[in-house]
Amino acid sequence: MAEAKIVILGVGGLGCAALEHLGQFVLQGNVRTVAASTSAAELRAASAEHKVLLGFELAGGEGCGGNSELAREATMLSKQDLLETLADTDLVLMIAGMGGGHGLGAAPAITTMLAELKIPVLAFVATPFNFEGKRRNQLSEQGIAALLQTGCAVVVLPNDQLSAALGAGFSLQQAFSAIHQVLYQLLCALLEMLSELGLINLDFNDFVQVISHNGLAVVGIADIAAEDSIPMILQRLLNNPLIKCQSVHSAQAALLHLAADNTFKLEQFEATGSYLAQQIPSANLILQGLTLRSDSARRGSVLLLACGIRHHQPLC
Ligand SMILES: Nc1nc2c(ncn2[C@@H]2O[C@H](COP(=O)(O)OP(=O)(O)OP(=O)(O)O)[C@@H](O)[C@H]2O)c(=O)[nH]1
Ligand SMILES: [Mg+2]
Repeated sequence: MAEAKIVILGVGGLGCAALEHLGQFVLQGNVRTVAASTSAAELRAASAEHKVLLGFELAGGEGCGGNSELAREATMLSKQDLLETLADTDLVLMIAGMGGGHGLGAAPAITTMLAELKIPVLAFVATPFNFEGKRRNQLSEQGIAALLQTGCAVVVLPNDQLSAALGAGFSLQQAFSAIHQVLYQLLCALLEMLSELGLINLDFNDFVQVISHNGLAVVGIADIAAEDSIPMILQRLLNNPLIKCQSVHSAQAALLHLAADNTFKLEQFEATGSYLAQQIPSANLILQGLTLRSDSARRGSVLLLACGIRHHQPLC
């Protein structure tokens, strides 16, 4: 594939806000941003190249007020617009908040359309804080299950674990941006992997092959510091508290991309692969690639993606 066409699709309030954050960075490559919401105000604030106002005739340009049926119907009314905006895309990275109307109503309706177009989707969803109440947590659970039913890979980012993971003293905005950073870093690492020809090359189709394993997913990106062994880094990435996943060992497939200088040793490469295979014993596919960095001033880095993880309910 010459250059994969990637869309970052923000759905609903959180999705639009995440795009706003990503918009602060310059995205290279063939990446487009698309925002979709019933709320005209959220769309106005979103810094996306394409904006799709969902079902104006039904929602009147307002949010859904937690009504997922309204969000679903509004999405169906805008199907044509969505199809035109998302056609001719090789990969969609979708981000949405669960617990409101869009998470359960709009997001699965959109991934159903994408499945019909055979466009692979890696979805990032944030689950509500506990204090938001049982109802939002139930909607969130149902939304994740509905997304999984449409066949995509789903990374769950639990708002409720933010304070434990980050420690005290972070503003809400800083905490939210920690979540948006996960998406941004993944995108940078993915684009780097796709744009450079590796010594052991991984390409776009490898990435798609791994995310086509339906289930929950874990993604992680880290720099390799001198004092760290790569297995230690992998252990941290597989158990990242910002990503919710109760049984990472059940992953069916994984992709591990290393970028390092030319002193990187064969035994390190082998030890890394063996360690990962031990951690995810049910995996029938582990793709491991290596790109040599000519710029020796830059640290090495690791991109890990594990997919097809079993979903035990309840997750929240
Ligand atoms: N991490 C993060 N979470 C957010 C943000 N905004 C909202 N949330 C969370 O996401 C959940 C869903 O909220 P929204 O995305 O605003 O809901 P919505 O999809 O717009 O749905 P409606 O309001 O019903 O139209 C909330 O319960 C919050 O927990 C944000 O900017 N970052
Ligand atoms: Mg909203």
